[in-house]
Amino acid sequence: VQIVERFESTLRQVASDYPDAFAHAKSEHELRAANAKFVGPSGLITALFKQIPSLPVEQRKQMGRGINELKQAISAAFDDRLAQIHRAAKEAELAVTPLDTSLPGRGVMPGRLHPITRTMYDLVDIFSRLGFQVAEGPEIEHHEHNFDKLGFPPDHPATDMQDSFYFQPWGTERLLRTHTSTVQVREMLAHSPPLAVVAPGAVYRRDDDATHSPMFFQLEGFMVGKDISMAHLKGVLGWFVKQLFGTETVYRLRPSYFPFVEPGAELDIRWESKGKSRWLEVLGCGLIHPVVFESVGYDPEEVSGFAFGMGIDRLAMLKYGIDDIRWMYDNDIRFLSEI
Ligand code: FA5
Repeated sequence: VQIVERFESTLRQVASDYPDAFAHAKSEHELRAANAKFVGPSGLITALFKQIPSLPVEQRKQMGRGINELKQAISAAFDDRLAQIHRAAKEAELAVTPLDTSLPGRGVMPGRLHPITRTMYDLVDIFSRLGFQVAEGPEIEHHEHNFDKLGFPPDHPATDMQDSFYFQPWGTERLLRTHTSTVQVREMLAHSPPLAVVAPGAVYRRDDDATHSPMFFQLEGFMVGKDISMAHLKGVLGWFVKQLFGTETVYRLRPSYFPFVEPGAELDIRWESKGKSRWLEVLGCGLIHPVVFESVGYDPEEVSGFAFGMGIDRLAMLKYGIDDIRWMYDNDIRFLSEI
């Protein structure tokens, strides 16, 4: 009798306690702790279940049903309260200002142009101001445009397999152009003089060291018309050098050889760096060779002109103080964001 009374009184106590205990729980954590006191492994309900075998046989069924009903009621109350707590948390989250406009923004890193592209735009801009038009040519070229029409003899070392990238299955008929002088040929074949054109673009050679890249950029320029002379060449290039490097820049034309010009020259500028002063080669140039005019169907007695070709990478290296050309092709953001 005693044991039955104790059992029943515990049952009544749990039944009267749990609604308040759940109502007072303010968070999921508190609710779960309150729930454990009743139905956890060492909870009151669990303890009652364990006592059933010690009850008088005729009471066991009824008492068992009693705890089961209470356990189900607790479980339903727990679910309700948990749903309430979750709803309240969601409402609290929605009630606060969704955007804190007083926080400092996350920095935006704007992209910018690669130093080679920037230099290329600078060069095109300078020559455009003198009235030069801009043209482009294909990077996969015919041997004829790259060499033959420019007066390269068939055995010229630059036509060797070592220096150029040829395309199979065309043998030596097609290659990645080794210079932008191909655009002179294409433009002259397509248009009649007078012409003043600059042509920037990628070119390819079997080179690879600190100052030579297998792919690099050149800017070609040429002017064709009546009585175009070395004086025009010197005037245009002198103006260009001063625009790019400053009005104090000292430069010179030094005789040199290219198959497609006569006379040919290289333009050097006086360069001061790390306390030293030296001549630096900047570009190749000259008066367009009569052989070139003949190969594009111009009469060399009627027209004359000059041409020049410069390495854009080299100019970018000078301008931005870059020692190794490979930096410009590595795509390293640390380098690119410094320049
Ligand atoms: C030429 O390519 C001639 N077509 C230039 C020319 C045009 C002369 C018109 C006369 C009339 P050259 O091989 O020197 O010339 O190359 C020109 C420039 O390209 C060089 O001064 C150098 O700045 C650059 N250059 C050459 N090879 C490389 C390379 N592997 N990597 C980076 N720059 C290079």
